Order: sequence, then C-alpha cells, then structure tokens
Amino acid sequence: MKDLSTFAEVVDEAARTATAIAQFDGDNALNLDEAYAVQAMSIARRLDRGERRVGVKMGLTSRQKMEQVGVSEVVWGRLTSAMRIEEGGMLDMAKFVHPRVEPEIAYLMKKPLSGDVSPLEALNAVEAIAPALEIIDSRYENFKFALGDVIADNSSSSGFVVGNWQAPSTDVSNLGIILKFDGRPVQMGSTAAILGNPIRSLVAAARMVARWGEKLEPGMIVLAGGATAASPLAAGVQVCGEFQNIGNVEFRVAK
Ligand code: OOG
Ligand code: MG
Repeated sequence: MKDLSTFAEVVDEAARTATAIAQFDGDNALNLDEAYAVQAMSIARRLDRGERRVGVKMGLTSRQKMEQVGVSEVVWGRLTSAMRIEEGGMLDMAKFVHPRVEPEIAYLMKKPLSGDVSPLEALNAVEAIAPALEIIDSRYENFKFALGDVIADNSSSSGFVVGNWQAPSTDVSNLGIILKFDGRPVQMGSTAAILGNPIRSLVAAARMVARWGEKLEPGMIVLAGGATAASPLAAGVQVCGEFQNIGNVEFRVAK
C-alpha cells in the first residue's frame, strides 16, 4: 500500500515552492484512482492554507493538447481562488516552474450538475460563458508526465484568466481563436477543437466529478480545456487571446 498523503505533500510542496519534481514511476507509479485521491488530498492542503475552491478545469479535451503532452485521456483538476489572475492583470514567473498558456472557454454554473447529463441539460445549468486563458505549469521536470502523474499534479492547473461573461445562449461551438504574444500570433485554432464542441467538455466534467464524489456547484467556473497547443511564457510578454464574437482576454507577464 502506498501512503498517498506523502505523494500529496510532494506535489503540493512542488506547486507551492515552484520546484520541479521527478515523475512517479516504477513502484511509485499511480493508477487513476490513486492519482485522483492524491489530487484531492493536495488540494485539501491548499484549502487548509486559506484558498477557496472556485471550480473545475478539464484537460486534454483537444487533439492538439493530447499530442503536445503525449497523454490521450481527458482529465480534470480543481481550481482554487489563488489561481485566478484578474483580466488585464500581471503574472509573476517566480511563482511557476515552466508556465505555458492556452486559450479556453469558461462556463459559469447556475445550477448544480453531476453525473450523466445531456448537452442540453448541461447548457441549462450554465449562467454565463466567457473567453478564458489557462496558465498550466506541470510540476514535473521538463513538463514530462504519464497519466497518473499529471492527474496527481492537479492536471497542471496553476492559473486562469476569465474575460467578459456572455449570455449562456451564445454560440461558442466553432469560434476562431488567435493567441498573441506582444501582438504576434503564436497559436491559432477554433473552439470546435474542444471535443468538437466545448459543451461536451461540460458534459464530461459533470460525469467525471461525479465519479470522484463531487458536483459542479452554482457559482463554480468550469474551464473546458485548451483549444490549441499551449505556448511557453516568458518574462515581459503581453498575452492576448482573441476570440471571434466573444472578445479578448489578456494578461501580462512581469519583467
Ligand atoms: C495537462 C493539462 C491539460 C488542457 O487544457 O488540455 C490542460 C497539460 O497539458 O499539462 O490543461
Ligand atoms: Mg487547460
């Protein structure tokens, strides 16, 4: 039997101190249930330090993302208050190991949602939809991990920025996206890259959190997963996600 709380302490300390760690391989390799248990315990440590739970992130919901990291299963993680960066705000590289940014869609929940739901039921539980950027930061050396590693590490979750909320009726099934650094395009794609339609990611979120004893609660934010590959951040860069019809979302990396 593994002492999973020790693993939780290792990933939590790695995130807290922005220090890279080795993958859990060999006898230490984590299966799916162990990995989600480690994630839950590591987030509990953050909540003990005063952070608040604010939502869920979905990951590896697009082919682009799966190919970039070599893991091809949809994963989820937990968002806390300390991860949020104000729209137009500043990110400090010192708090991260090797951060990357990716454009996503954010859902704001109006009603509880969990278990097997249809896309229509999922949409009916949504209060608002927004363009968003996620800052991911694997705590593993060289951003290299297996499925169990990344899940234990809260699915690389480390920051997020949400743009202006739009009506839940807004069609976000196939919107063009350009991710720009200092005005220059670094990634281009469409929200359709997210499981064919980002609402499917919300459906998957409801199913997956239920499997590990949770609900999507009113007021929670759900990030649907990166629509393009993620781009590495560098000091001083101005980051802008331009989303067709629903507007821009920006932040700056401190020099
Ligand atoms: C894993 C997290 C994936 C996404 O949006 O696909 C993710 C990673 O790429 O490090 O956040
Ligand atoms: Mg992401």
